[in-house]
Amino acid sequence: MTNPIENTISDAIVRCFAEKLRTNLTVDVAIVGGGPSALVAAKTLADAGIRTAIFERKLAPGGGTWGGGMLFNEVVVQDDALYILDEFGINHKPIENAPGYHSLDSVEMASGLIFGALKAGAKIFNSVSVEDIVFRDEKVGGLVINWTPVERLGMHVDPLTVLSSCVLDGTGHPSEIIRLAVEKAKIQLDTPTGSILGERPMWVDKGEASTVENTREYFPGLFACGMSANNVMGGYRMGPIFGGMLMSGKKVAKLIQAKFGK
Ligand code: 48H
Repeated sequence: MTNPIENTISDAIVRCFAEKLRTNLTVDVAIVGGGPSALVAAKTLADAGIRTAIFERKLAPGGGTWGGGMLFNEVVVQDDALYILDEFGINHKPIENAPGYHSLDSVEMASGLIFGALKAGAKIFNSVSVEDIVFRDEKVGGLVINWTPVERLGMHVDPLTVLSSCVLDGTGHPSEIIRLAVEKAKIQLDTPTGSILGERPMWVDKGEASTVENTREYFPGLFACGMSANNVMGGYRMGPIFGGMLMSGKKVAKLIQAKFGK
């Protein structure tokens, strides 16, 4: 007897999702947050053959990309980062009165980055919140995950774990994972105070430069990119210009690739 279609659909979804999650319970790089810097890192790592999974709290990955500036759905990118948009096939156009700067549709950017990361072979688990880290033998060894609705409703449900050689904090302004590691694992970060310095106010060109400079490994196996890196090292914010985020994703991927010899 053939299965009724109702059952076939449910069976396929449960089996395929279980297989996807099961085969990603151990990965090379576990990325927390699916913002622009993390999506660029994920594509670059996956292109290099490094097993990479993103865990994103929201239903839609893309982080702060979708809303452009104050919900006007356009963003700006500078010359240096255009090659990254081109790698993803995302359109852009020069801004007439601002040589070196380009504008683009923020919805195309968000969707293009997500599509590019997935097509390269990175996996994205959405509606999953990272609530803790695995910390064994004084090393960051992975993530502790739970469904976002469980987190939001405050349900008392125990989490699952994902093991990884590297953890990348791409959680944006709050640096959630590095904060957790400092507070719960009592680690000393590779910063002047050993702790998080905190984001500074807006200074666009400084913030763009410092986002890339501050992108690095802060504790063995624990990296930060994007606004998270800037928050850890006390960099300036920059508003809706995204070249620094894209270049930060590239930089962190190259640093991690070097660890894997790839
Ligand atoms: C799972 C989590 C968790 C968690 C957070 O903020 P993002 O867009 O990331 P970046 O750093 O790549 O980009 C920053 C950019 O969007 C921005 O905010 C800019 C340029 N601001 C300038 C300014 O002046 O304000 O995305 C972070 C993602 C979000 O989607 C979160 O939902 C997710 O991380 N996230 N996911 N578990 N614990 N914490």
